[in-house]
Amino acid sequence: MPKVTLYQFAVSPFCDKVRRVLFYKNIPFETYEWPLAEVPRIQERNPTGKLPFIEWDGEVIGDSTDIALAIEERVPDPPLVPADPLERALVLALEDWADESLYFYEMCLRFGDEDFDRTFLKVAGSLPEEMRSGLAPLLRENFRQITSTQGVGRKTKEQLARDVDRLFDTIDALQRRTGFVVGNSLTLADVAIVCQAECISDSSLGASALMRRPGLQEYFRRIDALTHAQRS
Ligand SMILES: N[C@@H](CCC(=O)N[C@@H](CS)C(=O)NCC(=O)O)C(=O)O
Repeated sequence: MPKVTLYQFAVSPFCDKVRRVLFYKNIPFETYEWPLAEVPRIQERNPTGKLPFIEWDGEVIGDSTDIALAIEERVPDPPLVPADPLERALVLALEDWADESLYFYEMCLRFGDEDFDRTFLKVAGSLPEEMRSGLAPLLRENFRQITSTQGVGRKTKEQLARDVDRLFDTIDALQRRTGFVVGNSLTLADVAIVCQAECISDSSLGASALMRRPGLQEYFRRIDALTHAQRS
């Protein structure tokens, strides 16, 4: 068995994705929770300065997609990326949609005005009070800037609610035929989508959209059970 360490922020959907891939593949691993105050130092280990990265027998691999594909190559069973070229392409396209579209909704909603304090406590609850009160406005502004530049952060609450309804209906429709978004078994697309969509559901607006969709709740439960979700 390889020695694997996942460097993570527990609340990050990308880190959640890697944990689930490792669990599904039955690969034992350790986690290292990166201290919030030391974010600038991530770059010393991973040139993009982002989490997650893993150490696999000493080799550093960054980016959740690259990590998932590297794991797939090293431990092909059970598969998360289909061999069929069309299914493989669909899985990769949907994974990218989750990472590059759904992610901005979860960031905008979980760290937006309505839910910031609750989410911040999850992220920074263990820090001393004086550090927390210094960090909160910085983090809030950082997320505001990122989502505003990307565009989702400029939308009104009504527009966001419509978008989340449409996105959740899309996921629900994709999974409805077989219980999985591509083919008839779990793929990396399900993992990536559920990691981001469950974070969206952690916001007030997302929770109420999920409450109206029992089929989607059932899909989340099914993927959580298959991937031993350890959400924080
Ligand atoms: N495309 C990357 C995205 C990773 C990412 O955005 N990670 C965030 C945490 S959710 C991060 O490390 N942010 C720290 C920073 O940007 O300084 C992946 O899939 O791993």
